[in-house]
Amino acid sequence: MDKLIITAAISGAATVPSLTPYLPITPKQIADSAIEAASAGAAVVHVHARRPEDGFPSSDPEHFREILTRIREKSDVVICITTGGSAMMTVEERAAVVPLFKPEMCSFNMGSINFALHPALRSIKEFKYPWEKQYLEMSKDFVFKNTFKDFEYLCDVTSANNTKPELEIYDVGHLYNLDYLVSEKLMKLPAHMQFVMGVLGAIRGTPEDLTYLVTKATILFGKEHFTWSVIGVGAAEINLSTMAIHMGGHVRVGLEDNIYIRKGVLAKSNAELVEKVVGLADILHRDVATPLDARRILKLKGPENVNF
Ligand code: KMH
Ligand code: ZN
Repeated sequence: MDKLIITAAISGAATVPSLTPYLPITPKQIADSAIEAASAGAAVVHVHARRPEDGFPSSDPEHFREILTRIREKSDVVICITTGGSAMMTVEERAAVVPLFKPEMCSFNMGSINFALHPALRSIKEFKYPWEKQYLEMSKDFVFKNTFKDFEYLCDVTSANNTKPELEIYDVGHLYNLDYLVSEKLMKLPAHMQFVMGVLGAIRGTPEDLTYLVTKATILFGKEHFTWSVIGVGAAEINLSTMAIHMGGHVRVGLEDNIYIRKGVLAKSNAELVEKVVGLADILHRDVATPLDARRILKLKGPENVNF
């Protein structure tokens, strides 16, 4: 079994600031939290940017630049930049970070879903910023659009910049989307799949669903042609992490997808979530990958080839 790659997803776009006071928001906070997560054992950090003044998801390249350069100054962690963007952005806008910064990795969303966040409204009594309530309410009717046309664009951009996609797979059909791209020679193997489990509007975070995704991916691609990792969104995070450690997969945790360290107790940092996974890996006798190990396992181009 390969060493365990722990990815820390630092801030995201789905967690609104009113849900937790521990969410990093400014570029400095996001970078500091990423560096801390790397020291705790994360080999990869997945980063989004937010507007420093109110935490709204940002696509401003200068916000990304500050995050990326601050992380690089202090850490050799692998940096994966989101191309998820926000509801109003075109795929070109979402992917602009790739040609600009030429990162080692970027997210690549493998299908369209109704990315519904509105149940979070129940747990917020007071909103910190005016945009949050409407943002959660409108998600009931929000289709996170990732069409075949979008895939083609992202395939071109990632291959032109030798950026390895973190393939975000929210449901079984997304594996078939990937199979199509591979058969059309738009996407090269080996692929790195991130099974995103527990978003309302897509597959749930149950043990049988994870087993099914891994089985289906193995049937479609052959086990030597892909690596996989799992994100248990919300309550499923630690349980699915444990399964993945045991099954030979990798793990992504972080405040982007889950704000609790245990039932009802908020995680105080991304590092705390990473430490929990490091502890699980120890119990299950799985070594944790360094950034160098992760570069070898994922066949990345190396930090000397990025543009920041
Ligand atoms: N937070 C994940 C459920 C992206 O950045 O492209 C979705 C995500 C998408 O990570
Ligand atoms: Zn993300």
